[in-house]
Amino acid sequence: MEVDELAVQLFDVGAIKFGEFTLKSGIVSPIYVDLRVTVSYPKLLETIADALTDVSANTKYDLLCGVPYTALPFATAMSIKNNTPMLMRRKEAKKYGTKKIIEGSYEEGAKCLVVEDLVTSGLSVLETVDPLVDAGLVVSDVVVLLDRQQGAKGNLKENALELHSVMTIAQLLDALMSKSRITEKQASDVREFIASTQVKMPEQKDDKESSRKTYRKRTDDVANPIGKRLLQIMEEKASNLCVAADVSTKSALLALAEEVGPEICILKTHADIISDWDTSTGAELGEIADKHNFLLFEDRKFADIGNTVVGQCAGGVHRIAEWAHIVNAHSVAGPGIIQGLLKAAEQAGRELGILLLAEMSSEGNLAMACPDYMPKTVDMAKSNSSAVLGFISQNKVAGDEFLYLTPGVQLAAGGDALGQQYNTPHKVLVEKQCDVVIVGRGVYKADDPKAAAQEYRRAAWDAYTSTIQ
Ligand code: 5BU
Repeated sequence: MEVDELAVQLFDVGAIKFGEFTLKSGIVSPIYVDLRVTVSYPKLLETIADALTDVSANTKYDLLCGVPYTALPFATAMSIKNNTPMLMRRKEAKKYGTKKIIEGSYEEGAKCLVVEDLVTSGLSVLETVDPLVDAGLVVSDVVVLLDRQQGAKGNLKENALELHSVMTIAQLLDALMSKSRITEKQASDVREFIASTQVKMPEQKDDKESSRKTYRKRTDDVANPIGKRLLQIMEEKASNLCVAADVSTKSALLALAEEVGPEICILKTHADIISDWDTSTGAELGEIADKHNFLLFEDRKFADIGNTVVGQCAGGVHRIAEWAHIVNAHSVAGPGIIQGLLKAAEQAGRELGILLLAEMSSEGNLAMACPDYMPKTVDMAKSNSSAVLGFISQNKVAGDEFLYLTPGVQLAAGGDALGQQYNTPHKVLVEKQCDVVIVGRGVYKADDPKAAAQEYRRAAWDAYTSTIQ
């Protein structure tokens, strides 16, 4: 079928509408495209599948994968018609069982064609391409029914992806005008709208092209002395790995510190889950930290008023300020919490680096839900940059003057049954441009924690070095 005829059919079933439509962004658009309705017209679906197959005729592929949700029936129809196996990408990893993101059978190195209904910036295509590539598949081509011509082709090209479209918005407008479905004025309004709303993707996602300042150079940018020391240790040891030592006894904690010490730049503790913490545990950890040249980070997540955190950090059973180099705090309490922690460090006669919790890794956390939370946390850090060395975050939420430590890391993306969400070291260090990966169960639950720490260290350091010149 001619592209013109397909355009008319899409218009006639109400998949393309003209008028005034307020988009999610608040922008008023003269065109509205909703291709979901095509599932009610099997013959049209078949026509779309044929058109998508034709336009990707010169592309070699072993498998198909539709971008959820609207393109799933398109990919399914192509798969059945051409007898080409299909994969499905889950929007979220399963919480139980295999935690797979890519469903279906495949072999590493197989070529997968990504199928999409409509592209604007191309971002949702990348959200499907990334996990496919992480799973070992090769993706070089994307086929789409309608290209809105708002930047997707260029944005995908920058990510080494070739976009094949059945029709562009310009072709669609011409077809509908020639078949008297719309007026010249309606077409020109849409052309003007498209020209004025080009979308350039904010982040460069191509590893090779993204470059960052080295850890060494950033020692000058970071104001907090513990932050400077951490950067030096990272360079000296070639390690950007922090192990979360979430074991439950003192002996297990000290043994793990000894075992993984040579591989890490930081050991992260939860002193309050150690059942037999005693007055010498902090000092003994400190000796191991000095021996293997790493820092101690007590993940206490202080959240109270300044006056209370002085006691919580300096006193109690754990006397955190006497042994921890780094602690973290929720910004929800306001900047008094930073002053309280500094006072505790002063009482202990030690330097301290504070991490503010800008973004958490757990599903449904409210820090992520409130749009002002992260920027206001960054402002608080900027006003206290000699005390704050950086953030616990999932993204590089500010500039090079802070460090970004990211929990929720495993070698395979996924999650646990209680809301933890995992990213790979590559995603955290290359795509998100964060600095230190925090790995807990991936290391201490491994059969051989030392070997696991070595593996994570290599993966994280290689990811970092791939982003510097
Ligand atoms: P895991 O076993 O790799 O999931 O452990 C992650 C560690 O990081 C664990 O100690 C958590 O308490 C900690 N964590 C986190 O997972 N997510 C967060 O947002 C913050 C801390 Br803050």
